[in-house]
Amino acid sequence: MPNSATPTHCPYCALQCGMNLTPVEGGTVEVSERADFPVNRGALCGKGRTAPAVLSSRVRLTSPLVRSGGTLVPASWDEALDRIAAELSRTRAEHGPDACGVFGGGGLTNEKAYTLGKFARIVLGTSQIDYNGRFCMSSAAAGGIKAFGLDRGLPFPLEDIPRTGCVILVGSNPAETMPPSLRYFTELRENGGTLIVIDPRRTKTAEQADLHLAPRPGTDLALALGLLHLVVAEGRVDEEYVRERTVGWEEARAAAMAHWPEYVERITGVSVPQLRETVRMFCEPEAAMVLTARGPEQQSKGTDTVGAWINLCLATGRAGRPLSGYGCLTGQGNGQGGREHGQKADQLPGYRKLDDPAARRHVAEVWGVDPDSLPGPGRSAYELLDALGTDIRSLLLMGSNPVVSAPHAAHIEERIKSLDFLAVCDVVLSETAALADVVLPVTQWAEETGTTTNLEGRVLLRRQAITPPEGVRSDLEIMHELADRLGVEKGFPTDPEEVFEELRRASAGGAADYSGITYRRLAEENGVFWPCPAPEAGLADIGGTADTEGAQDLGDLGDVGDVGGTADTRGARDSGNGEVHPGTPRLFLDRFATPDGRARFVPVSHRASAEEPDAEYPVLLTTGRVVAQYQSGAQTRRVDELNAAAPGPFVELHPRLAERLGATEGDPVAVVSRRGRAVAPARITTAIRPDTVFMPFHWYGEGRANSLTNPALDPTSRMPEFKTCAVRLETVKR
Ligand SMILES: Nc1nc2c(c(=O)[nH]1)N[C@H]1C(S)=C(S)[C@@H](COP(=O)(O)OP(=O)(O)OC[C@H]3O[C@@H](n4cnc5c(=O)[nH]c(N)nc54)[C@H](O)[C@@H]3O)O[C@H]1N2
Ligand SMILES: Nc1nc2c(c(=O)[nH]1)N[C@H]1C(S)=C(S)[C@@H](COP(=O)(O)OP(=O)(O)OC[C@H]3O[C@@H](n4cnc5c(=O)[nH]c(N)nc54)[C@H](O)[C@@H]3O)O[C@H]1N2
Ligand code: SF4
Ligand SMILES: [Mo]
Repeated sequence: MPNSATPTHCPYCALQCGMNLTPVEGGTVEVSERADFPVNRGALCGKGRTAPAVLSSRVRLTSPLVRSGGTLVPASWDEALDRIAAELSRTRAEHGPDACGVFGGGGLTNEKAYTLGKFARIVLGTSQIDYNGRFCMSSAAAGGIKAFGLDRGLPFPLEDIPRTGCVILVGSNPAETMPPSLRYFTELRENGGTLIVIDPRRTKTAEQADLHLAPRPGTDLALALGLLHLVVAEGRVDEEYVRERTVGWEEARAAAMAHWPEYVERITGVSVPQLRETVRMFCEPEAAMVLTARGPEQQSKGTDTVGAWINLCLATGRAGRPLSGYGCLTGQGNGQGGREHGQKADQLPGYRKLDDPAARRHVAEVWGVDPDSLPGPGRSAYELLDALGTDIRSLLLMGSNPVVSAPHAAHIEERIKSLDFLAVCDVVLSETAALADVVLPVTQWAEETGTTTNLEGRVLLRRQAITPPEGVRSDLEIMHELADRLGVEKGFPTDPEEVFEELRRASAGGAADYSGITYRRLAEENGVFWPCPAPEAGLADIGGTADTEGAQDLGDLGDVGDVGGTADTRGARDSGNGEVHPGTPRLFLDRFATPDGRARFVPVSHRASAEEPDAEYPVLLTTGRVVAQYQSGAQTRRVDELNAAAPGPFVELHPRLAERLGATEGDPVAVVSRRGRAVAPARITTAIRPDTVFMPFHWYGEGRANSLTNPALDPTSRMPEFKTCAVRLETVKR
C-alpha cells in the first residue's frame, strides 16, 4: 500500500466528497483536503472528517461470529461460511428458493450491489431480494420514470445550481445532510437567484432561504397542485413547450384546477399570498429548478407528490432545458448506483426490468445462464422484512441496519428474531448484526477499491488507501466463497475491477449504461456521468467471450438516444469510430427518455396521509436527520467527536405544545403512536410548527423514532410513510 496520499471519496452520503487519505500508525488513515474534486472542492462535513475512527479495530469486528448456546462467539472463516452455506441450502431444500431472502444497501459499491443481485438470482435462485434504497429515493425514482422515462436523481451537475434563477428545495435539509453542498445555494443567492425552502421546520437550510414555507407534514402534493393552479390562473403556462415537449397536459391541468388556493391553504397551512409569492419567484427568471428530498418523498403518496412537482416544472417549461429541471437529492453513498444494478426486487443491471424478456436474455447471456432460470420480481423492502419468519425463513443481509431504520421497527425486530437463520455482513456489530446467527466482518471504504455513483449520476472510483486488518474479508470475497460452497464455482470474482468489467457488459444498452466507463477513465477523469455507452472499439475490448454479444449490443446503442442525452454526446456515441464517449452530465436537453421523446404529465390529486391526527393521537410526528449522525448510527455512534455533538435522540416541539404538555427543555417526553412508544428529552423551539413534533431516527432503545412510524406504503414505489403519522405526547416521571 502506498504511504503517500490516496485520492478517494467519503464512505457516507451521496455527495461522495473527495478526500485524500494518508496511512498513519494504528492501521488507520489521516484525512486531508482534496481540492481537485469539483463536487466539494475540498470541503468536508464532520462525518467525513472523522470517518477514519470507524477503521479502528477498537470499534469494529475483526473476526467472524457464530451463535452458539445463545451467544455470538468468535469462529473461523471456514466455520462461519460453511454454516451460512449449510443453512441457506437447508432452507432452500425444505421451503424452496424463495424462502431465502437477501437484503442489500445503497451504501454498497456498484460492484457489491451488482454481485449481490446476481448472487440472489443465480446462486440462491430467489426472487426475494430488495434493499434499503426502497426507504430512501424510491418515490422520486418512480416519479422520474413515469414523467421522463428515466431515473437519474439529478439530470444536471450541482455546478448548474448557482447559475439558475430560482431553486425550490422541497423537504430537503442539505445544511445538515450534505453540508458542503450548501455552497451551491449560497452562490445561487450571491448571483441574484432565489432560494425557496419548503419544510415544516425552519431548518438551518430554511434560514438561508429567501422564502420559507412551512406546510403541515404530508401535504406537499396539495401544495404543488395549488402552485400549478396559480400558474394556470395567472397565465404563466409555457404553452409552446407544453405543446412540443409533453403529453397529458389537459388531464393534469384539470386535476390542478380543482385545487383552489384557499383550499390548498386549508390543507397545508401555507397562506395564499405565500403561494402567490412562490409562483412569482419560480416563474419570473428564465430558468428554475425544483429539488426534492425525503420530506415529500417518504410519504404513502410520495410518487404522486413527486409527479405534482414535475408537473409544475413541465407546465412552466422548466425541465430538459439548460439550468432548469426537476431533480431528487439522493441520499446514500451509492444511492444512485445502488438502484441501477440489480439489488432491487424488480431489477436487472443497467436499470433493466426483470419482467422484460429482452432484458432477461441480455443479462442471462452475460451471466451464462438460461433466461428462464432467472426468478421474477420479488417483494419490496418493507414487505420482505414483514415476511421474515413466515414465507422467508433465512436472510442474508449486507449494508443495512433495519432494526433501527425500518418503519414499525419493533415489529420488524420481532420478524427478524423469528427467522430460522440470519447472516449479517457488517463492519461493526450493528443492532441487527447482534441478532444474527452468523456475523461476517467486512472491509470498508479505505481498505478496498470500488465504484460509487453520486447524486449527480457521476460514477466515481473509491480507491483503497490502506491494508485491511487481519481477520476481515470483502463482501465480494464472501459472495465468492458462498457461491462456491453452494455449487456455483465461476462468475463471482473477488477483484472489483473484474466485477466492474462484467457490470459494463451487463449494463450495455440499458438505461444506466456504464459500458464506456473503465477504472482507468475514472482515475483520470474525476468521474464520468452515465449514460456512457462504449463506442464500437471499446465495447469489443470488454468482450472476451462475449464478442458477438458485444456486436449485438452495438445495434442497441442507437436506442441510447432514448435516454435523452445532449446532441453533442449523441454525436460522439453514434460516431462508431472508437472515440471515447464523454459521458452525459446533462440529460433531456433534446428529448426525454420516453418512446416519443416527450415528458408525461401525471394527473394527480390531493389525498390524506395514511394516518391523520384525531382526538386520541392529535399531533403529527415527522422524522429525519441531524448533521453529526448518519442513518441508523451504526457507524457514526462509534465516533466520539460525533457523539459529543449529537449524543442522543430528542423530541423537537413548539413552545405552545410544550406548555400544553407541561414539559420544559430537556424533560423526558413520551411520544406514543398506534405502533409503539418512544421516550426522549424535549427540545423546545419556535422553529417547528405547533402541530408537529420531529424526531431524528439515528438511535436504538427507548428513543428509537421508528418504534412509532407508520409502514403505510406508497402504491407505486412501496415507500413507507416515514414523514408523517399521528401521535400523542405524555410527560414521563423520572
Ligand atoms: N447528517 C446526515 N446526513 C445524511 C444522512 C444522515 O443520516 N445524516 N443520510 C443520507 C441519506 S441516506 C439521505 S436519504 C439524505 C436525506 O436528506 P434530507 O432529505 O435532507 O433529510 P431528512 O432530515 O430526512 O429530511 C429533510 C427535511 O424534510 C423535512 N420534512 C419532514 N416532513 C416533511 C413533509 O411532510 N414535507 C416536507 N416538505 N418536508 C418534510 C424535515 O423537517 C427535514 O428537515 O441525507 C443523507 N445525508
Ligand atoms: N424514521 C425514519 N427512518 C428512516 C428514514 C427517515 O428519514 N426516517 N430514512 C430512511 C433512509 S432514507 C435510509 S437510506 C435508511 C438507512 O438505514 P440503514 O439501511 O439502516 O442504513 P445504515 O445505517 O447506513 O446501515 C448500513 C449498515 O451497513 C454497514 N456497512 C457500511 N458499509 C458496508 C459495506 O461496505 N458492506 C457491508 N456489508 N456493510 C456495510 C454499516 O456499518 C451499517 O450497519 O433509513 C431509512 N429509515
Ligand atoms: S457531506 Fe456526505 S460525502 Fe461529504 S463529507 Fe459529509 S458525509 Fe461525507
Ligand atoms: Mo436515504
